[in-house]
Amino acid sequence: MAKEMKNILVTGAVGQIGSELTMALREKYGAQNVVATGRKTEPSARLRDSGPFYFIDVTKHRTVREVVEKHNIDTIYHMAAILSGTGEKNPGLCWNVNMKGMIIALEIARELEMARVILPSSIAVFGEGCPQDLTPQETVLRPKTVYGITKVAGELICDYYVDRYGLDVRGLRYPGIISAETMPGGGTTDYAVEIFYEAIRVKKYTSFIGPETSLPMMYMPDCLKATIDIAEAPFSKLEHHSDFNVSGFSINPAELAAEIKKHIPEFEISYETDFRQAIAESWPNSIDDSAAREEWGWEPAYDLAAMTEDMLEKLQARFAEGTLYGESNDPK
Ligand code: AKB
Repeated sequence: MAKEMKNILVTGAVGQIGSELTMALREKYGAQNVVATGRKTEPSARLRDSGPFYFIDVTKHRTVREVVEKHNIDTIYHMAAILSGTGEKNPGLCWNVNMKGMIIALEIARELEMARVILPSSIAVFGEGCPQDLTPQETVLRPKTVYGITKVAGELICDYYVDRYGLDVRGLRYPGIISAETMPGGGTTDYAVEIFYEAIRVKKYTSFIGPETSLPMMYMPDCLKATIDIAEAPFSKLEHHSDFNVSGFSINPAELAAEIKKHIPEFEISYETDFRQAIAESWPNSIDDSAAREEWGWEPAYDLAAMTEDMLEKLQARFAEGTLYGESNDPK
């Protein structure tokens, strides 16, 4: 089904995953062959200067198609999305960006007979009625958030495009992603990144998720590996398409704080939960990702201890240079 790869488009390339994914793809396939797009946020100099970059609105068919045609794109990594927290504050925006953006990416791929579309899903597809420990690949999908609803609809429409049009669509149900380059924005799992920045900056952090609420997480190097590995897996080996459970490890805020304290003994955590607590409680504590392991060889490299050590090393180096948050050690 898949044709030879030509050029790649990454939407949402200024976001947490998109920014590092673009750089990893440029490294692998050549910088000029990987086109990055964002909506409004300024890209880092590294992202902007290393290859083609455009500001586009993924909900405008013509604008996306123009970039695709100009650059002879045949693979789209459609990373642009509104996440769970922002989605609950603005459900209409979340529905519009996530659903319209996804359909436009699929339609352009179908119209131009592109090789492949990578469409992210999320642990947000789970909700009421599914087992929360080692949540299976196949289970009830009854999410509580509009973000989760767009992701369930996304998984179903992806399967539809595979069956109906023979389009090669793949994707992962991302857990919370922990990373040191670009801050996440508007998600429920964001606490697991913020905690590191604050541990280094002021040695304390107030978590908006309660101490014992466990969630599946993954460190960015594993996230990049998983995303590129699923994109490159032989289509004939895949029984699933855009709904693979994947996870690195599961943690709650108290466990993460205890691990950070091993490196920064003065670090203190406190708790002030908000509306995101209910979202976190509706999501799995841990994930069964055996289908990903069996169908395309998924295996994470980082556990909690290895991730924490690497995060602190990277962020402490930036803090020493005065660039923890990019231009300074203070949050914007
Ligand atoms: C969020 O918290 O909304 C995202 C996700 C798990 O999809 N990080």
